[in-house]
Amino acid sequence: MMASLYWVLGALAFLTGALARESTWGGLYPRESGSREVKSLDGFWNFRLAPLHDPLQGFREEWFSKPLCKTGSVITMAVPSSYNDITQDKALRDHVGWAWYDRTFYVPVRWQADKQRVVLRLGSAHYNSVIYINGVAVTSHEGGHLPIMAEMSSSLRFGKENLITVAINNTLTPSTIPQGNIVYRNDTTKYPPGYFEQQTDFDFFNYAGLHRPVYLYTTPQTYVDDILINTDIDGSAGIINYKIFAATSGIGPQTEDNVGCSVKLLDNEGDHITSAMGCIGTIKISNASLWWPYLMHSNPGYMYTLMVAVSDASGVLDLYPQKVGIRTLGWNSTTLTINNRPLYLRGCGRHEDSDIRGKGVDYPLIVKDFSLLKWLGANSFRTSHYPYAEEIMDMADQEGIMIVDESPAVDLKGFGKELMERHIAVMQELVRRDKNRPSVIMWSVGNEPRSNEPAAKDYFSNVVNATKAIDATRPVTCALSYPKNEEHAGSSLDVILVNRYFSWYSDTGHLELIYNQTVNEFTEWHLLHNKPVMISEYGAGTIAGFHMDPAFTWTEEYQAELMVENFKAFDTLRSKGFFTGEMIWNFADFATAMGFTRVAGNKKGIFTRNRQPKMSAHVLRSRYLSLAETSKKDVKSSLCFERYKP
Ligand code: GCB
Repeated sequence: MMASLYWVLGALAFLTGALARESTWGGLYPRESGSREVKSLDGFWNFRLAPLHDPLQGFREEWFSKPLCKTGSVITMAVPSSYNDITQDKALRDHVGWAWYDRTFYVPVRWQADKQRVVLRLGSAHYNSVIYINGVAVTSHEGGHLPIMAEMSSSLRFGKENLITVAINNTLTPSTIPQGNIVYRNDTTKYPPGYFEQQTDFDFFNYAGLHRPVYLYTTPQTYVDDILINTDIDGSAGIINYKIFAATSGIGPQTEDNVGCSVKLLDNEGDHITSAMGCIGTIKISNASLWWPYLMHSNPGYMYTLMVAVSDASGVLDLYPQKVGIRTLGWNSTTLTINNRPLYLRGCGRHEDSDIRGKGVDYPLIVKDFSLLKWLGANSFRTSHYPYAEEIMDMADQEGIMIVDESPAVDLKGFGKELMERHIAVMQELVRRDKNRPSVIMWSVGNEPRSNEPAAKDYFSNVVNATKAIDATRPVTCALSYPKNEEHAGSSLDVILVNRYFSWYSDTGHLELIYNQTVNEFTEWHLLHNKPVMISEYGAGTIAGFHMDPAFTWTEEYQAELMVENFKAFDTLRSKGFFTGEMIWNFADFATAMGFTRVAGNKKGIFTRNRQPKMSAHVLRSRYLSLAETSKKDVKSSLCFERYKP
């Protein structure tokens, strides 16, 4: 009889508990400096699935103890990439359970001679993972979209071949985030023995694998462990408040009694501007170049570099280059501001999704997507429905694209204590990863929770408060879907985000109803909560190349006309003073599980999956560019805003 997959997941703790410390902090992104080296482990790895009906075979037979090719057959797998769409094998595409990766690598002897600390860092691994170096578990991690880190100097063979093995399990259960269910079909007249299905409430394909770059990097034994940046403006001056956390391998956090800190501020051409001493400090720059969103300023996304150094009596030990965008956010009951100017978000919901690589980081795709966002005149997107790769976030910082940074808590239900603790831990990991990014203007604790459940009230109040406790500088939101008088999460939020599909999921075909329904409902949300409100999803499924006039569902005409009706409502709502943004669903068509409500994927993209525009992309571009023009003229600096004061 096949072991229950819930038990299999539970076994993870047993298998790794004694062996590996769980990784909870992904560390600063691996960057080279005068004291640090970075080595990529991306490329071709060996790969094997655990048998569907004997998921623990790899642990029992210790596949991690020698190269995978010695314990069975392997295929070549690309890293980073999802594994699902890489081959012609349906079993690989639809696999549920453990998958195994390995590869060999060398580390130079000089790293040992120089007494370097060596850290392994995976950008993410979906969903549960255990990581072994030379047959020894060095860390484990729960959660698919945030980094995993392990110090592993003592596990390495310097100057010799080393083996890294990663076991990954994509099973989603009621206690994972996001949640899922394993449903067993026991009717033997219809199903073979042990038959089960992975079910999820969300529609995007549950891609799995090593989705993001894998790096080894070095630091000295005493190193910069973390950096906290908060910025403000004072007239034309920019203020950078910084805090440096130093640590020593095997000892832990260091104080200024033992370790000194200093910083050098460089402009975006690398020229020195000023320096400061101390692990906590403030730098004031007269006539600062501020971080502005795209199309709000002629030089958007301006970033300084703060070269952070920790030192002891012998001199500088470690250097880390930290990018800094100077900007200040504000929000009150009607308005969001950046650098004291009102903001209107023109954006979209998105997915990390493309053919072949699934959710794998792909540099050409990232550049293409930002090129399309800028072509559209968009100034923002939501990382629906999970934290995106740091490489994407870097581009957003640099291009001046604002981010609503969302946790993987999509379609959450059954708001118990265990789930809440996991959710808070995920928010802490997310905030810790993205806290210094100027592009991140809001945290989203989730998407479309079943917030009609009464338990949602305390649950969301706790998750939101825990998020604010670690970052009070940004508003916290959640994309809601339940009717406003039946749901319990909205009262905890700073900004109300609502997903609405008038004339698609309700009153299908009746485009003429959109205007009134949208104006009425969003006005009522504002009146109920006295908060700024925005629409975080609206849209229509559209097959590129389908045309009918008069417009008919699934045609390009229908999508375009639905958008135009929404725009009329958004303009009315904007004139009322509390409507702070619009985000179409979706930037591009994306993969879903098979089903009869999706046509080979979700087709609500304004671009096709291979990033070609539908008619709707041109319609949206014309609106966003004209909104950008209006907002340039729309400077109201006399408003009084609740602002974070460091
Ligand atoms: C939603 C969800 C999104 C779906 C979308 C749809 O409300 O937030 O994840 O893809 O609807 O197309 O049904």
